[in-house]
Amino acid sequence: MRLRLHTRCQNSAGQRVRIVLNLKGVAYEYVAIPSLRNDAFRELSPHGLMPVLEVDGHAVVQSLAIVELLEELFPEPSVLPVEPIARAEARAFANAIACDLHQLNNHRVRRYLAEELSADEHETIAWYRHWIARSFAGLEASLARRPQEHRFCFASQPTMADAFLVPQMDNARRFDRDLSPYPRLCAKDAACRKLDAFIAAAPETQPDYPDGSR
Ligand SMILES: N[C@@H](CCC(=O)N[C@@H](CS)C(=O)NCC(=O)O)C(=O)O
Repeated sequence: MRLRLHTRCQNSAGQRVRIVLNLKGVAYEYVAIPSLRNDAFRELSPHGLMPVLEVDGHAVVQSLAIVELLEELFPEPSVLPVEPIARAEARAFANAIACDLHQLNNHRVRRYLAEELSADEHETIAWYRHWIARSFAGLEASLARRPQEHRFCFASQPTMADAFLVPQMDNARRFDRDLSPYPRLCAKDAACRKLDAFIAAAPETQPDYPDGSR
């Protein structure tokens, strides 16, 4: 099977997919996207968003759908907990990041705020931090109410929840968000960052990471 991942080093939705590919030990070709406006890329990605995973020439979009596809194609090791309720909780956690938080703070949303609604830099950053704070409080609470604490979010090994959390923590840090109110998120993030699968998926280890910023 030929897998080609169209992404960029700073593409956090793509980083989720890179982590899951690495956790599963699946080899893939890294294709750095030159431009989102490029016709060839728009054919692969109808919404013009990264990442896209080509599976034997079939273009699959949306990181959640891609991760679920990888779980079906390569079931072992699984990126879901064993127990059904915990599986639903891990999926819900990933959904809360991908659907409820990340989209509000996406580059195109911030560009619209600035260019069309004339928000200044201070207002755009306030917007960004507001949605991080709202979402991270919910994510922290969803871990706090679990009957058992694990090293990773929902199990003793990383699941898709961790693969979605780590890039989002990077995004929050990029906007200088104080993460001390979220000790569980910080602990899970720190545990993940020690693993090769996460290190190899990080922005700074990608082939298109700009020289000199390493
Ligand atoms: N829901 C999509 C989101 C994809 C997405 O928003 N990707 C961002 C980069 S992390 C993007 O392509 N942004 C381009 C833009 O905002 O113009 C997914 O999970 O794959």
